[in-house]
Amino acid sequence: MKLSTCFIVLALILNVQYICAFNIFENFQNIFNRVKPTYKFTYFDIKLRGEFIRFILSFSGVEFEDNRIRAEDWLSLKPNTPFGQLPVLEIKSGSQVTEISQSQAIARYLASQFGLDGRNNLENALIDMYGAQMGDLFNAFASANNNNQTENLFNTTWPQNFKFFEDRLTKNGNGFLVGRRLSWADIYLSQLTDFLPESKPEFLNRYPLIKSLDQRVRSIPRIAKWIRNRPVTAL
Ligand SMILES: N[C@@H](CCC(=O)N[C@@H](CS)C(=O)NCC(=O)O)C(=O)O
Repeated sequence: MKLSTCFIVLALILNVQYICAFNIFENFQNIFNRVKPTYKFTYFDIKLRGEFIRFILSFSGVEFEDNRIRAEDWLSLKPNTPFGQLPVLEIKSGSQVTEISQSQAIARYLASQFGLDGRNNLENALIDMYGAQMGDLFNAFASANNNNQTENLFNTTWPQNFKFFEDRLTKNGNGFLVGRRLSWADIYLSQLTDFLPESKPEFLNRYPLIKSLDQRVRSIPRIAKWIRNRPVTAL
């Protein structure tokens, strides 16, 4: 082999080794960073579509930044969000930053990270089913609230849906909506009761299983702590 060929082969070997070493280093970095991702949760200074996610984050025990956007700052931030809406969860893992929009997608991701998901595909489908139904109920609340028509809503749509959920809790028979453990659907249902008007303190008495679930969720120490310390907001 000519000397020049030897040099080329040596250079190639060294280059491959350098690349391998770099990859190994990066993989190690990723492994360590994956252990501790950081979370920044961005929403307005209200409960609405953000609060059940704050409940989930509190339940998990991870530190998270509760980033509350003032109305006057929103228009400049809006174009930088995935869909021009909040909430958005930012997950930083080493050099990788991922933003998730859509409240239920955020909930599902966090649930899978922190054991609030189903044990199998079927349970996850049921949890998603409840999430979607509660999302619809929530949308009805948001639009009724915008039109000052919540009175009607709390006399019709909400009682009808709470009866659905009560019946499903009866059917599952163990205090949870799905399977045999707490899921993000249970937390979502509990947090929804934040929106019941003060004028209807008896509302939950008609749904004893939901009332009991709500009390259990709110007395989980980390969620109870969150509720004690959270900012007081009108909505
Ligand atoms: N389906 C979305 C709805 C998000 C949504 O409607 N966000 C509202 C606040 S609750 C918003 O960002 N409004 C401001 C805007 O659209 O400019 C979700 O569940 O995250």
